[in-house]
Amino acid sequence: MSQVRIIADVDGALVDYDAEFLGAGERTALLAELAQVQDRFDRDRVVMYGKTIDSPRMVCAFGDDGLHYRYAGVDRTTHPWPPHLRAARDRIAAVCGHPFNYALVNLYRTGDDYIGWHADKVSDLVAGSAIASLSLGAARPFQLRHKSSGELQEVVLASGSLLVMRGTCQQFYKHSLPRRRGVTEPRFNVTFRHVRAG
Ligand SMILES: O=C(O)CCC(=O)C(=O)O
Ligand SMILES: [Mn+2]
Repeated sequence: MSQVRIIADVDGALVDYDAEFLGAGERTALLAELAQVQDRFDRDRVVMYGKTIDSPRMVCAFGDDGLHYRYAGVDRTTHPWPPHLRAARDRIAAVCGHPFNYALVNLYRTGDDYIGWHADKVSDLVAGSAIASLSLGAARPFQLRHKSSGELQEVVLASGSLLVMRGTCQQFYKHSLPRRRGVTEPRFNVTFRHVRAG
């Protein structure tokens, strides 16, 4: 494992990055599996600053039965785990030391799709659990910005890479995946989360 610490306990925030988490075989299988269920993806209708807008990316959620994770006015129903996604989840759970029961998948069809600055909602997550972000397809820069100091970090998320956000990361940092003109290949991003039951 080639793990690099991107944020080392700044105000209790920890971010680790492993560029080669998935082997070539796992990467190909998971990418093919996600491409196969691509018709289940749609845009989020996100409520932002009192307005409803369509997300500039396609979204789909997988997870255990009966789970709800609401963000920005969106309450997505979950699809059952496809086998390769479940296998990846189990391997990531072993690395993070706790289970994951929910995966939010974003599809950035080209470099025109993006996600703006935000912090992930953690109030529905099990306290102290990590958010683990697995990337497949086109390499895209991911940015983290400290909310008060403005300190900016950028890491290009490679296909098959794993980025783990822990500690107070969502409290003290925002993150984004900016537009990247000229990127014509799609990218899937899976964020595994441990949502509280009930
Ligand atoms: O696509 C990414 O790398 C980030 C996705 C993200 O931040 C999210 O879904 O909350
Ligand atoms: Mn996020």
